[in-house]
Amino acid sequence: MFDPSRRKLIKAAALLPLASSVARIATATDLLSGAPVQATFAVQPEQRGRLVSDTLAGLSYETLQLTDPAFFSADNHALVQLFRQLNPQGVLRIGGNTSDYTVWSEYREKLPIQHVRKDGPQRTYVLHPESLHALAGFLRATGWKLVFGVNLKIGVSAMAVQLAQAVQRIVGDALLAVQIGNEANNFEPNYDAFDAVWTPYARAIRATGIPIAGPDTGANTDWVIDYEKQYGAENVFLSRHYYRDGAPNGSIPNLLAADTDFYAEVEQIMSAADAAHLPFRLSEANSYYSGGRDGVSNVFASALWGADFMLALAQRGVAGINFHGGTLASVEASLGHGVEATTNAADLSARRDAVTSRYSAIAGDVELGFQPRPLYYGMLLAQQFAGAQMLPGMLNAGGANLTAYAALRDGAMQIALINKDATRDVSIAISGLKGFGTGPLMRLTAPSLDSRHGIVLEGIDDAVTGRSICVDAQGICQVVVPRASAAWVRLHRSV
Ligand code: BDP
Repeated sequence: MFDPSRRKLIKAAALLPLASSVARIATATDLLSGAPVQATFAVQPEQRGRLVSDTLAGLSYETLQLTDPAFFSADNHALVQLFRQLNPQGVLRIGGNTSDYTVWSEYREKLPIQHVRKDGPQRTYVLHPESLHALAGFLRATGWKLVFGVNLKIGVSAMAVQLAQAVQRIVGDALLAVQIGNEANNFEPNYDAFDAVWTPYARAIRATGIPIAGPDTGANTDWVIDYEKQYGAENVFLSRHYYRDGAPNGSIPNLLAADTDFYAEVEQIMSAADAAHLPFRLSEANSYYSGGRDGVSNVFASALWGADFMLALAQRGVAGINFHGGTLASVEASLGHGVEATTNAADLSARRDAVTSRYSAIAGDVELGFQPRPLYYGMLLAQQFAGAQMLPGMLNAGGANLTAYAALRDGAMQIALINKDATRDVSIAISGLKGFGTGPLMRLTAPSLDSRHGIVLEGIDDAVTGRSICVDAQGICQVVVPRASAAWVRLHRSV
């Protein structure tokens, strides 16, 4: 049977250099040892959840990354292809700590000296028009939109207005919004102090007709809610950042446990965002701040975490998540110090890894070329839900660290099953599927949770392997998901 979604997946896998070189499709039977835990997932197709935004999978980079105009450039074909493959309608956020230490080369007035702070950039950087022209070409080549952060910390709103206008002139319709300041909670003592410095900037930028978003705060949910109350109507979306913890506290078990406190905060923000009819984006997020944790942020565990995190947020109505990353040099500059060294850079792929921030979804630089990190594959899996309508479902995980998501798109049912359990294989009876027949199954696997390479994201259907997923007369479908792996199922309506 011809299945366009399958063709798309196979094509995607073929484009992934790592997937194709190490590809061996791991099947459930291959990976099973011992009896799996029994779980149930009761989908409630008569109820409707959130609509998943097409912009779900996004990326975030330091403003400093723009210094080399060859990085975000239409000529950087490898990076263009990785962006397009991840999401043809993605959002690139430029910001981070270095945005608050960036000055615009075309601003002619005298600027104050910027004070450096601990764990922040130790100098200012100059952004030139050439970089914005290259960025515009990159956005055109990828189809991505731009969220651009201007320097609030320096306190010169006139420079921010000039830069915002230049960005708009050069990138045109690709500009989704300008944000003012990065994590101002790190340099302003409270929301009122932030408000006092932010307001003149916002007024001046909005007066030019440029769309704004914010507050782009670190972990302050209350700031987002206060901001919505005061300025909701003037914004195109609300934003905050997320990191699970600092790099020294990072571990695979920590990353794979659900951050339920954060989900509760997201629900609070979503009620404010819904009341104002505004999307909410995690404009910068990743596993562990301070550049990420080597051996955690850049291994297969991060793929399972990323897929689960994105779908858990999409289910709660979050429009998009911009995973922060980029070159190690850009992130080290944002921190004002080096980050933990990685394992020996023996071959090209290890060298690409070594020059990249530990949490980045894409590794590499202009000189060495680019490759997807494990997180990229998790994002790709979650992005399959873009444009779908989430459905509620009752999960009984049988004691395993398992999550499950269901959604409808174009009349087809899609289900993601993410087994973050390091020791237990799970067999899941999915119910509530009356009216659906068969469909392909895609697995996300790797040799182990700490694998840096050898990640496989594959679609399987009967044409290739004799395996397809089938719903029985009771509307139940049984899927086995081995420990430390995920599966995505697409079920077509039975006729
Ligand atoms: C965020 C900053 C970003 C840093 C990141 C980190 O916005 O610039 O690179 O933390 O610590 O808070 O990794």
